[in-house]
Amino acid sequence: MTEFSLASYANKPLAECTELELFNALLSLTKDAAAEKGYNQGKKRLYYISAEFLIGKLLSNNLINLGLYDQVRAELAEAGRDLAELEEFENEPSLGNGGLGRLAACFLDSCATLGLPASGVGLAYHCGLFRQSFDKNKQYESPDYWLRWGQESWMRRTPKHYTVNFGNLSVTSTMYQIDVTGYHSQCDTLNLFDVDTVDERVIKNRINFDKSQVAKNLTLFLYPDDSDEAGRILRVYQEYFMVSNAAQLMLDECVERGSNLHDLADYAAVQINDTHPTMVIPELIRLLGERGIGFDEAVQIVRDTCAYTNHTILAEALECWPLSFIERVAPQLVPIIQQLDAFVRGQYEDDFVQVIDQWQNVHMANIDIHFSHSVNGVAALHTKILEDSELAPFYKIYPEKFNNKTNGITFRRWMVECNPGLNKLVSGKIGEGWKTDAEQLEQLLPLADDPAFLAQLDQVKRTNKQTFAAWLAAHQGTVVDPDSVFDVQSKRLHEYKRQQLNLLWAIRKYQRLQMLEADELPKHKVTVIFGAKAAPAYTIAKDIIHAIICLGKVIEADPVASKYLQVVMIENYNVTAAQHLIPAADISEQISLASKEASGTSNMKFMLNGAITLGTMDGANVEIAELVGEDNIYTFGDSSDEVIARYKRGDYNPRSYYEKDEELAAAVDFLTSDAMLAQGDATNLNRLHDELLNKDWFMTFPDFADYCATKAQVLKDYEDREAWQRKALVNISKAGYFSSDRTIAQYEKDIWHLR
Ligand code: CR1
Repeated sequence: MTEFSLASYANKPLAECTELELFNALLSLTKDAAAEKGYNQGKKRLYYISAEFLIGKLLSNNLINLGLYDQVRAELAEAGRDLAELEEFENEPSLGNGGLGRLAACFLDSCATLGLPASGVGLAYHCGLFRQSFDKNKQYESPDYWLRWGQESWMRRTPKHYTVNFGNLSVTSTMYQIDVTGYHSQCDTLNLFDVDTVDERVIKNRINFDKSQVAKNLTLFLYPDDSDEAGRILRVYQEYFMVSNAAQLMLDECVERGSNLHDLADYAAVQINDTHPTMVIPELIRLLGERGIGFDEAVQIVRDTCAYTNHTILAEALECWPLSFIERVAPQLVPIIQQLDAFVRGQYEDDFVQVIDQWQNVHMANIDIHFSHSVNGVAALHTKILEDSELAPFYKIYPEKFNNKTNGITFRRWMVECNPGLNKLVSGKIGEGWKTDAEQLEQLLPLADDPAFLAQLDQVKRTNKQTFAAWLAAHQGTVVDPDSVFDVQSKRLHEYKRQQLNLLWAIRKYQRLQMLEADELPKHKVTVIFGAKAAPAYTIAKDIIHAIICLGKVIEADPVASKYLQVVMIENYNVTAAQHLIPAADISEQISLASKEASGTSNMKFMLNGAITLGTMDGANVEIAELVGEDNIYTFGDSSDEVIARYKRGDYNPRSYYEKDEELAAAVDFLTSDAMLAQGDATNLNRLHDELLNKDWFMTFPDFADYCATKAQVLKDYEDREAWQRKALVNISKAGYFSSDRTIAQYEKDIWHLR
């Protein structure tokens, strides 16, 4: 094994290097070290196709996985330099949005670590997801030029090119590649496709651009605004471009490894991550046809090769494209999709399971379910809801295809890297084995009765809160008190995740503080911290952000209340922010409307880092509750069965709750109070108020009272520091199940069979 020394990658003493020079030296060093480790190889390879890979910054992660972190840090320190300074310098790749994309990144880490030959396949977005900033208490979006700043990139250009034919033009792709380092193991790769003609200069202002020039804008942004037709068609262009490249790459590589294509399923497993890559199915059938394989056999080969993961039961997220869009983007797929439709029609009458509906819309998930061999949900409850209600007609046809794969997270990034204090404390007690065998964390359980250890745990949390406070102050000038309770909700902004419920709680808390006598005031201040981006065209989500920021200002201006309560919104929440925030959290808010959150993965990250969950019995919260027991989690709210029944009845009326509960009414009405209007915009605040009062589609009102009562209990229990840390310890000890190594081992065993 080569001894890697950073000094040998710089052409002057490290002390004299600029940040850019040091960063580039570190890039070269990690590239060489990864190359020396080599790549996972094998006859059969996984192709994980995904619109998002939310990989986060790579410098520290790669150094940790390659086993070079301590050494490089020491070498830098000797030269008076700090690795943290270079982490700040590195740009976070803007290649994803939320849990779906972060899951894909965790999965690649686990595949590499477990020695599975795997390739991620996606798009090399130039600006990816927008950068969020706040102005006049509102969200503004601007392009995230993550590839600029003169940095060398982790992404290397390869000589691989493919032709992708669209209806109106033909483009030549270029494949870029990012090494996926495994923990003390060989590497896998993330393959990202782009077109050389894409031109960032077509961006006009903020994130607006000319949507008609596909060759120039194809890979500019992740999820281009789909509120108009041009935006929706662009999404279809992106999807076809992604899967056509994926299919060509995969067929080439399989032939290289010895496949005669009839036996493709022995050489490749394709995982379709949500519906965005669905067109890989007809595209593979088409390409196999071009290479002389008949339609029926091609369908069978593709079915044996492909598997589909469903990540949501929200109807809006199950894509459905007009056939006319596909006709424009990829006319060559239309006869194939029609044949698949005819095939299904020939066998099943139920309208629900058809590929093309009577309005000539193509149901992407339906293609996935009929023409892949596995359909999985991402948490036990989610899979059950798919089987029993959302996809019940399919489950009746194909019970054998359905299976559950509860999500997971990589502990290398979500503890070793982001929480060095806890990593040291844990490893000091039980050794390092848990990093690749996460269930070993259970060895910590006996320490629940060790007050000295619990005090150390408390100390680690306290330090993390200080570190986070310093980062936040530097990052956006917001000052928070590390002695307060950090009550955190960070995730995409969506009504079903119910940031608005937390907001209503904060309003109620504020109103109560105004009424309390001095001797009744709470002991600990509560800092409610939100991190969330709203989709640019999602009006109500943006109104919720506006209301949160306005409330923060109202409270800040109140000399008494501000001593006991603060509401903070992190600007541009992303993986980097999450790595600072999650280790500092005391309370993990997982308050989605039961039945709506497929799994959630921040719930797992918070748990691993010793935060206590306050949540509904939804998604993976249910499994967390089973693992830690009722003393170590706070649950509230209507069950998924009750919620599903209420939707079915269709008789939910938010006003009836508003009229019965004075405190709820006061909190809702505060949204349009003079105090709020003095900070904010009447249009936004009135709209949110009316939306809640008249629609409240995600049923915050029925859960409000229980949420408030449960949260009061959480805050009361927080006062007993030792008992609280005991709960934290149980959560950490039981988090092993949520390692993505476990999830990936199950995909391998049940679906992929790579080995
Ligand atoms: C779900 O909302 C889940 C992740 C990863 C999200 C979340 O509950 O943890 O997927 N789905 O499985 C999604 O983004 C578009 O759908």
